[in-house]
Amino acid sequence: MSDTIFSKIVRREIPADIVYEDDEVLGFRDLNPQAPVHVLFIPKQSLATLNDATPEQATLLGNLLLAAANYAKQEGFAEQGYRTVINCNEDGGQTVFHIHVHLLAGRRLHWPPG
Ligand code: IU
Repeated sequence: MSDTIFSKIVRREIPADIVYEDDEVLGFRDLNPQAPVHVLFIPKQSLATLNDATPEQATLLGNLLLAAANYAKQEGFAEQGYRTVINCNEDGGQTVFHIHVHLLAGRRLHWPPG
């Protein structure tokens, strides 16, 4: 069970610009945005990486993506487009070991990513 800065955000021990919340998911603005919209969706329960996810957590993983998609629709940029990303471990560029879905939007995103 990892306890990272994101768990502290869930427990409101440190501040974050929270834009979405339900029973199991929290969404907040990335402190170092890589696009005009850059929101992180995390499970409230700690899960370090995608590698650690179990079949019992399949619904939770889906709900992270649905939270991102619903936020994009609510904010009005879903039709224009956006990107969701989960980085995993060192080569994937993961730096915070509490799983999170990046939602990036508001500019034309490049492909492939670096
Ligand atoms: P990564 O996929 O683990 O590399 O993403 C971590 C993200 O968390 C990264 O975009 C950071 O800017 C962001 N972040 C944050 O928003 N607030 C924090 O206190 C810390 C990291 I530490």
